[in-house]
Amino acid sequence: MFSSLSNKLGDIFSKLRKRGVLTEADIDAVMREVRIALLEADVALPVVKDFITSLKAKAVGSEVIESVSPAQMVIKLVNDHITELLGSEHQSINLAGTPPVVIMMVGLQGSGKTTTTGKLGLRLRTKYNKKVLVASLDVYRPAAQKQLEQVAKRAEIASLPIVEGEKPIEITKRALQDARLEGYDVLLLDTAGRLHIDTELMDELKAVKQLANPLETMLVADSLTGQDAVTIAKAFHEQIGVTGITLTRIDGDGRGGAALSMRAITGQPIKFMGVGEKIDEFEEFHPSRIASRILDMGDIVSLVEKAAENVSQAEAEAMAAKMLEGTFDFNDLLDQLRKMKKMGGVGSLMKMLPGMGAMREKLENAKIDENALARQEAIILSMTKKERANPKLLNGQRRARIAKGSGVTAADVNKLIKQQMQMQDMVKKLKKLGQKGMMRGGLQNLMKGMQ
Ligand SMILES: Nc1nc2c(ncn2[C@@H]2O[C@H](COP(=O)(O)OP(=O)(O)OP(=O)(O)O)[C@@H](O)[C@H]2O)c(=O)[nH]1
Ligand SMILES: [Mg+2]
Repeated sequence: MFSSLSNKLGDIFSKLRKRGVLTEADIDAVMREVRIALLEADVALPVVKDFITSLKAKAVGSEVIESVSPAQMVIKLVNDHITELLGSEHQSINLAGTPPVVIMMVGLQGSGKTTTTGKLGLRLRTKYNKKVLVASLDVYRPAAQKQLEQVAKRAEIASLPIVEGEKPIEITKRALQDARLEGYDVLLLDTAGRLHIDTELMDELKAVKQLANPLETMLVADSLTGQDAVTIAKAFHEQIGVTGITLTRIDGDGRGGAALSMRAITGQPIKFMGVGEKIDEFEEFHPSRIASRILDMGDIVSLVEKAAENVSQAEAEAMAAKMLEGTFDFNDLLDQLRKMKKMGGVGSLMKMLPGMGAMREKLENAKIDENALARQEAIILSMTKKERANPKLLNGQRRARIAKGSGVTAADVNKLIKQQMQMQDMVKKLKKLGQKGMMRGGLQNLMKGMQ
C-alpha cells in the first residue's frame, strides 16, 4: 500500500541523510521534492500547497535537538504532518446510541458498499460483541439483495429476509421494526450505488436517512479512483451529511492520493479501510500508523522524541567536549549505557536509526542481546574508580577480579575492554570531523561503535 509514494519519499530522505548539517537551500530543495512526490501520488493541489507551506514554516522555526541530525528532524516533521493530514487521532465507529443503532452505508456503484457492510458486520460481531442485522435497500441491481445475504452468511450475521417487489423505504421500515423486536444492537443498511451522483439517488438516500435516523452515515469510497473519490465524498457530504469514511481497495493503492486528501477536503474522518476482497481484510484506520507505513522511516520519529526527552543539550555538549579531549573512559561509557537503557536498549535504538529501515528484518533476526547492556554495566560497576578512569590499569589479575565480581567470564570482560579501545579509536577519527559534525552524530556513532 502506498508503495510508490513511500519509495519516492524514501529516496528523498536517503539523500538527506548523507548530509550532516542542512542549509536553508537544502530544506528548500527537500520541500520541492516532497511537493512533487505528493502531486505524483495524486494528492489534491490545495492540500499539497498547505502541506508545504506549513511544513516549511515549522522546519525553519524548529529547534534542532542535539544528538539528532537536521535530516532526522525534517523526517519527523514530515511524518507529523502526514499524520495530521490523515486526521491525527484514530476515530472509531460511533455506537453510542440506543439500540438498534443504525449505520447507513452510502457510495457510488462498485465502491465496495456490500462487501464493506459484511466486513463491518463481522467486526462488530467479533470485536465489539454486537448482535448485528443487515438489510439491502438495493432493489435496482438484480441479485443485489442476494449478494448481501451471502456476505452476511460468511460474516455469520443475520440478514433481513428478502421480500420481492418491496421499495427501499418499505424495506427500511421493516428492517427497523425487526431490529427493534428482535433485540439487535446494530442495523447496517446497505444502499444501492449509482454510476454518478444524481438527484434521484440523493433524494432516495435523504428519505431513507430521515426515516432511519442513522448514528453513522458511512461513505464507502474506492481509493483507487484517487481525486475522484475525494470529489465524490465532498458531494455526498454536502448533500446528505457523512459522519465517517471507509476507503476500500487500499491493498491496490500504490499512490495514496485519496487517503491523503480525503480528510482535509471533506473534513470527515476515515474510520476504516478495506485491504482485500476477503471478509476479514478490513482494518481500523490509524493515522499515525499509516503515516509511518508511508514514510517507512523505521521509528526515526520516536528516536527524535526520545532523544529530546533524554539527552539535554548540556549533557551532549559535555560529552562532545570529553570526546574531543580523548578522555572518554569507562565512567562515561557507564553513563552512556544508562542513557541507552532509558531509551529502550540497543535493539530498539538500532531499529530507529536512519538507514536501518531496510535492515530492520535482519536486525530482528539477529536478536541483539538486550542483556548485553546489563552485563556491560555490571562489569563496569565491578571496576574501581581508578580503573574506570584509566582502562590501561586493567591487567590480567584485575580483569579476573572484575569477571568474578560481576559474575561474567573473563572473555566478556576482555570484549568490553576491546570495545572501549575501539571506541577510543573512533573518537580519534571523530575528532578529525570537528566538533559540529560530532555533536550532530555523536550518540549514534557511539552506538554503532558499541555493536
Ligand atoms: N481488493 C479489494 N477489493 C475489494 C475491496 N472492497 C471491495 N472489493 C471488491 O470490489 C467489488 C465490488 O464490491 P461491492 O461490495 O459489490 O461494491 P458495491 O459498492 O456494493 O457495488 P454496487 O452495489 O454495485 O454499487 C467486489 O469484487 C469486491 O470483492 C477491498 O478492500 N479490496
Ligand atoms: Mg452493493
